[in-house]
Amino acid sequence: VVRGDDFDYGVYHTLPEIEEWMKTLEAEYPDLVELVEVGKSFEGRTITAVKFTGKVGNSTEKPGLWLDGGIHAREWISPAVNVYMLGKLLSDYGVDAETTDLIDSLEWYILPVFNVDGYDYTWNGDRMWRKTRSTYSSKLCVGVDPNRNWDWHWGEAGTSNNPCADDFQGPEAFSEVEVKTVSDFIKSKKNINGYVNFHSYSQLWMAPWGYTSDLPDDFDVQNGVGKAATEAIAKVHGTKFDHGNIADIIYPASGSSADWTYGECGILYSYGVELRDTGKYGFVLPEDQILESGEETLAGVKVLANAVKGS
Ligand code: ING
Ligand code: ZN
Repeated sequence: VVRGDDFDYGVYHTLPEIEEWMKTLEAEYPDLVELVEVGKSFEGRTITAVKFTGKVGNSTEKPGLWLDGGIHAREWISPAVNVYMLGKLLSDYGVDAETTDLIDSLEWYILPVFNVDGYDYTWNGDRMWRKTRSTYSSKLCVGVDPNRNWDWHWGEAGTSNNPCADDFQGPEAFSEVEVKTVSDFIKSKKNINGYVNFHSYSQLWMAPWGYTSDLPDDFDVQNGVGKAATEAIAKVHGTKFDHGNIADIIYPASGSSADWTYGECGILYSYGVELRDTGKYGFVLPEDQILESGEETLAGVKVLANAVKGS
């Protein structure tokens, strides 16, 4: 499915395996790929994003597209799909015309595992862990929800101030070093005009806002791309995704990344996407769905990439 390496995209991988594989990309695609050390986690792990663009034109003058997976530790399909998309896009460069054009036209960033401490903990501690592993607020209850910790209407709707809750917002906005460091990086890249924060599960392509049911001025444009992306997804394996605004289509949630990238950074095409399934297996999606999920999600991402390209 993905040419050029012997990495198995059809199984779930540990954090060290994903990190090793990312290093091989730089060696395999030296003209395209650059690994970016975005920062360090609470427990001292490195947060690594993969930046890639064709060596034509000035990369900082191209519109940027940022994708991240694994903000929530137990949602394993999210890193797996980001890893798949990365491998497939790179191996299709110079082979598939649309992919080549999108890699030449955009500056791409893919961060497969955002919450590195939490992801490692789901392999070595508790498979159902969601949050970070910080202990700022309480020694008894570890971690903050990294998708309630961003500094945009922080601590309003759909969030908890109880450190033991799975949607704990943290002691203050950007208390989590992972969230702070990724947000600083995104804000510093003025060319980024597309952002997707991948979760599972529910099969939804969601536009801002999460903090309120009021719709932003750009909603029709944002949701139009969401609709087109879900139509492209359905064409691949028939998987049905819904689209709409976060607060109404799933639930109110303030301090999420997509609200912040749109509200604070002005990234027009900002989304939260819920991958497979709709609850049969939930967070423990069988490995035999990874490749299909990767293929359909990439079709949606290409629709988004074309919109960003034209922006
Ligand atoms: N769902 C997301 C959550 O953080 C979400 C839904 C996505 C809210 C994007 C706001 C923005 O609760 C899961 N499953 O984590
Ligand atoms: Zn999630």
